[in-house]
Amino acid sequence: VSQTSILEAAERERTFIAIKPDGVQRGLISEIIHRFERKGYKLVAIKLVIPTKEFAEKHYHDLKGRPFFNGLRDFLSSGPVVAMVWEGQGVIKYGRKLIGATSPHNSEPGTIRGDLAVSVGRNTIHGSDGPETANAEIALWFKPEELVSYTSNAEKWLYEP
Ligand code: IDP
Ligand code: MG
Repeated sequence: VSQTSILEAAERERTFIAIKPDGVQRGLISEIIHRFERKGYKLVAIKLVIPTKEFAEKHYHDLKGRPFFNGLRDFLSSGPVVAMVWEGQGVIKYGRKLIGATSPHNSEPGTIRGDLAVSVGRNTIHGSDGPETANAEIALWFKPEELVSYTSNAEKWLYEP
C-alpha cells in the first residue's frame, strides 16, 4: 500500500476535469470545485490556462468533423480554463454523474450542468468519459511533475480499510 493513500493503486483512479471559459467568466470556479471536494474526491493538480486553438483541437480531436467542432475549439481557447486532476474511487464515472448530461436541457437538477447551465455549447465543464481518455487528457494537459501525490487526512474517514 502506498504511503500517499490508504487506497489500493487500482482504486486511486484519476480523471481530468476542466472548467471551461464560460464557467470561469461566470464566477463558477469555486462552486464547481466545491462539488468535487465535498463529495470526497482529492485534487491532485490544478492550473489556469488559455489553451491555443491548436491545443483545443488536440483536446477535442475525437469530435473533428462535427458541425460544431470549429465553434467548440474557438470557444475553449477564448479565455482562461481551470484544468484539474481529481482522484478517488470511481471518480471517472461518478465525476460524469456530478457533471450531468452533455446538453443541459437533459441534465438532471442537482448536477453541475443541470444547476448551472442552459445551452450545450456553454455547458461550463469538461470531464473525461473513460479510463483511456482520462489518461490521455491528463497527459495532454499536465506534465507528470505537476501531479501532486499527498495524503489526504479525510481518506481514512472516506474509505474502509
Ligand atoms: P461531453 O462534454 O459531455 O463529454 P461531448 O460529446 O464529448 O460531450 O462533446 C464535447 C463538447 O462539445 C460538449 O461538452 C459541448 O460543449 C459541445 N457539444 C457537443 N454536442 C454539441 C452540439 O450538438 N452543439 C454544440 N456543441 C456541442
Ligand atoms: Mg466528451
